[in-house]
Amino acid sequence: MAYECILTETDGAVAVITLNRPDALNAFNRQLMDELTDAVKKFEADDAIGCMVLTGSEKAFAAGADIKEMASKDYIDVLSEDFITANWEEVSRTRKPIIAAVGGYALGGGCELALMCDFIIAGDNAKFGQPEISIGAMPGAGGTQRLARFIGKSKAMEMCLTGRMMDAEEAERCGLVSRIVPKGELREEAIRVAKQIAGFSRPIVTLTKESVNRAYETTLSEGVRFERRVFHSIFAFEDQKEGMAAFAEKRKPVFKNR
Ligand code: DAK
Repeated sequence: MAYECILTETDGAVAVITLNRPDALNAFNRQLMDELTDAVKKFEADDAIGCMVLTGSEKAFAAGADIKEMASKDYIDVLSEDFITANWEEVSRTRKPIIAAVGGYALGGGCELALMCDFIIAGDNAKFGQPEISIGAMPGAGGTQRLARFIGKSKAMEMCLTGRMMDAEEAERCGLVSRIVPKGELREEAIRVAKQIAGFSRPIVTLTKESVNRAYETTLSEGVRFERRVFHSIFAFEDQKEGMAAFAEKRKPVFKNR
């Protein structure tokens, strides 16, 4: 598939997907979401890739769903095309880690897409919000659910009911983003972190991601039980032997991803 609304590149074992509809602040039309889905699937299947970065421009990660494309849809349209479910959620299904590098606006579906990633690194100009209420809509790609789990009911409710935007500092304070970097260094820093992750044992990275995600799907005791079983299983990997031997021998481990 040739891409017109996104750019893709690889840097070593890192794939970078850049949302690229500058005239619409990267608003998600159908084509962009189809392309994003295709790119994520492609990098997921590529053994050379160990981690992905999803980013936008300095002004906007994404200003949400394309309001102009959405405006004329009826209930029967969104129901029959399975709007959002059809092509919005590949990012939340990928087993490889995916980092959102958010500069500028991450609004509506843009905020929701960032929340589907494994963690968010924010530029110091980032602004997060769920402004759908002001255009006669509501979050439809997980905003009411993920925000409530990640930052708590009070802030999630306020953001969804008022459309108030949160700046990078507030987002870091309440745990929405892992950290803030100067906007000019955002892309480079996200790639640096992604390279670090891609350099670890791939199967262990996969299992670690799965285990953290389980925290949002189950009770604490079931989650800890899941973690313990997975933890025991990593002793079957050559990479566990190599990692611990390398520590004892004061050298860098060479992981074989097995
Ligand atoms: N859609 C389409 N075009 C957009 C856009 C968007 N979301 N956001 C910006 N643009 C376009 C503007 O129309 C403008 O285009 P031209 O007029 O130049 O042709 C261009 O991008 C630059 O935008 P501005 O001129 O407005 O730039 P400013 O710097 O003045 O303002 C802004 C930036 C981000 C504050 C502003 O553009 C803004 O408020 N944008 C809309 C943000 C928003 O409301 N996002 C939420 C979208 S709704 C569901 C239904 C809906 C949804 C989910 C599920 N179901 C049916 C299940 C919800 C989805 C959403 O995300």
